Amino acid sequence: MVTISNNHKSVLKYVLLYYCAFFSSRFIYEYISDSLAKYEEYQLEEKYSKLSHDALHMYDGIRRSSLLAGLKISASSYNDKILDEEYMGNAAKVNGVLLMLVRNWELPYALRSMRSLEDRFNHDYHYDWVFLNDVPFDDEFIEATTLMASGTTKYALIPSSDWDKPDWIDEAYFEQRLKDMEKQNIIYGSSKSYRNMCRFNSGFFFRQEILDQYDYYFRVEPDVEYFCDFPYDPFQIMYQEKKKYGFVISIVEYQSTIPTLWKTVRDYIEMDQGRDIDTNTDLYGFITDWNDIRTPRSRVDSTDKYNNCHFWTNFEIGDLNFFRSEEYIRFFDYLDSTGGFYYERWGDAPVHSIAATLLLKEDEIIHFDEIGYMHAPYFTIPQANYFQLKQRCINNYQEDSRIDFSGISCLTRWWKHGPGKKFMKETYHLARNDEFSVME
Ligand SMILES: Nc1nc2c(ncn2[C@@H]2O[C@H](COP(=O)(O)OP(=O)(O)OP(=O)(O)O)[C@@H](O)[C@H]2O)c(=O)[nH]1
Ligand SMILES: [Mg+2]
Repeated sequence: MVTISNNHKSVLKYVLLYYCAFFSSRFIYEYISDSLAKYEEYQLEEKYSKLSHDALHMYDGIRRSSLLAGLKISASSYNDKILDEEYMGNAAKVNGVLLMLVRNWELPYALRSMRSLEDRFNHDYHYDWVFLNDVPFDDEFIEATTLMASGTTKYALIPSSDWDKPDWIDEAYFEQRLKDMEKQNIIYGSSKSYRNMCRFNSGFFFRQEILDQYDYYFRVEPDVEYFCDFPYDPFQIMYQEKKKYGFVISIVEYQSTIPTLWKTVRDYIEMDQGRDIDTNTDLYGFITDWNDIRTPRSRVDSTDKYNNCHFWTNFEIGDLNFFRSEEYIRFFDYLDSTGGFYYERWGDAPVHSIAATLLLKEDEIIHFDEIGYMHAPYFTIPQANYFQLKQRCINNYQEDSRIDFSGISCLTRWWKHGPGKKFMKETYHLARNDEFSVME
């Protein structure tokens, strides 16, 4: 049996005590340093979250005060009265109609556009909707669009005489031209129905009997979006400000679709001999001025004096009586008589735009700067952040689809030659004689 002396016992006791003290102090040390590290981390987190909170809310006071202070537009405006209540439906409803040319199969896209325009504008006003088609609308289309509209809906069949290719078009030459344009990969170059549509929209939509009772139309296309609340009733502005044509986007046309359009227009201007048309105007400058910082000549392959600028007619608000006028119909009939709608592929956009700039006065055309609008592939949005917030804009589109300041936009040229934003108008008109130059 092993016996331990008293001496050994006390040594063992001290060794044990030493180990206990060593391990427990290490444990306490680790515990304390761990807690200290956690505390530091916590303090750091507190500090950063306070810093980011401060950064986030640093300008709250200013933001709120700018909202409370009322309108402070960060872009120059055309018209300081534009948000006055008199345009917001307090006055009597104007004789306007929402107009859609559409095919039955486009129903889901038509509904998408309607839903958007109703939510952002028409649910407060209940303007009528008129739908036009070259074949009868089916029941499904009528039922769904009727339920989507807040106003009355009406449907009309376009007579063949207003839609189909006229008999005097040379069939063989027409077929040849379709093939040529297809080979050149021209957009809708080989489409017959697209040509009917463009000619109809240029010269016949306003003659449809169903529109006789209206004074203004607002053209709506399937599959577009209006992504800001309308801050006013645009019909009311058209009426009160005596506007005859309104647009949101202006861009350049593909030259290959209109090779002889400008020559035809020039021939007409010469025949007109100043009766309807005066070319010594700012509006004529808008379509013939090549000297623009935003649309360098290289972006437009036009070979003539027309700079190809046009109002993008998938959105347009117009005075039907302008299109019904003798001046417009004379102009259209002359263009039509050359066959260019079929032998080439003249769009209603350059035709409406050239007519408006030749036949209207400068202040009869309005750029609706406060409307957010998307027709693929481009969109426009009110410039001022104030408007974007106040009009509850939801803009999910890629910034590079924003057309206003892209190389193919004609907006800055409109600012220069149209009725103008205030600051541009003043500076431009001072410098006008030096700056104005058109290509000869
Ligand atoms: N009823 C009818 N409507 C048509 C026809 N072709 C085009 N449209 C309508 O005319 C308008 C213009 O046609 P779109 O196909 O949108 O032409 P676009 O805007 O130049 O080109 P995308 O929208 O890019 O296709 C739209 O409202 C169409 O629904 C047609 O053959 N019959
Ligand atoms: Mg379209």
